This record gives sequence, C-alpha cells and structure tokens, in this order.
Amino acid sequence: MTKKFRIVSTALAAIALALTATLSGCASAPAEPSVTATDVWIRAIPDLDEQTMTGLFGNFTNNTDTEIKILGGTIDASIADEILDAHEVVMDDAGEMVMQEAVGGIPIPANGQVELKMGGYHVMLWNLKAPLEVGQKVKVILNFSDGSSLPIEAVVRSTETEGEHYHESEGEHHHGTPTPATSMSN
Ligand SMILES: [Cu+2]
Repeated sequence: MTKKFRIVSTALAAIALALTATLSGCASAPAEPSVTATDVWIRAIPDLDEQTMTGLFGNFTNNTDTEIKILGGTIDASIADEILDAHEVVMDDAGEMVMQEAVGGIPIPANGQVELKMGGYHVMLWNLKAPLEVGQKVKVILNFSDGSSLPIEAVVRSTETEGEHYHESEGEHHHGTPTPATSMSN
C-alpha cells in the first residue's frame, strides 16, 4: 500500500509541477494589454487612381494610471507603406483643415479613451498597393509610448457609413465636394 501511495503522490506532484509551470507562465504575462481598441476601421479606397492614402480610426482605451500615446504602427508591405504615422487634423492659418503629424503621438488619458475619427486624430496609411474594398479585413500593429504594441484587425468601411462623423467635422462644407485639404485629412 505504501508503495502504491508513493506512486500516486509522485503523479500528483508531477501534475502540481505542471500546474505551477502553467500558472507562472501566465503570471509573467501582462493580465491585460495597456491599451485596448474597439470599432477599428479603415476608410475604403476602391480606386487608387483617385487616392492612395487612407486613415485608420477607432476607440482606444488606456487601461493604466499613466497617459499613453499612440506612436503609430506597422502594416504588411503588400498593403501599404510598412510604417503607419500618428496624425491629427488642425486648422491652418488660412482656416483650412489640414492634417499633420501628431507630434509625440496621440495621447490617451490615464484610465481614459481617445476616439480616432475623420477630421481628428487618425493613423495614416501611405501608398496603398491595392484598392481597399468595403468589408475587407486588414491586420495592423499599433505601437504605444509605454513600449507595448497591439495587433488589431481593422474592417474597411466606406465614408458613407460614417457620414455623420464626416459631416460634423466638415462643418459648412458638407454639401460641397471635399476640398483637397479635407480629402488630405484621411
Ligand atoms: Cu493623415
């Protein structure tokens, strides 16, 4: 009986060891990414003759007690230029809305959120290699100022489905053709 018990206890010890290994494996990984994202989408570009750049939008949540900035990201080089830039839209001296690099990154307040939207903050995709069709899913990796990064699958949408946002940010121009500056904004 003693011998039998010993075998059983050895087996249990092995299981316990395996469990310990599994648990410590989990413990060493962050419980939750410092930044999480929802509703991430990219504006469709069905015709590269019209435009070869577009923007990525969505809601980003900072799960930490410290401000974190979205620095930019990367994308597969078969889709666009590999490096994605953090951008913002501002009014220039002439009163035109223009986009520019968000210097230092796009801030997400501690324990807060930022919405990347048309006419505001966005992540820029340059030199698309192929048209981006509505419904297509695109993988990107975004990089943050705390050194973390987040792989995201963004869905390609048309601006029509985001019409309200677009018009809001365009103000009085919403019935006209977008000015070059406005179309630059994404
Ligand atoms: Cu831009």
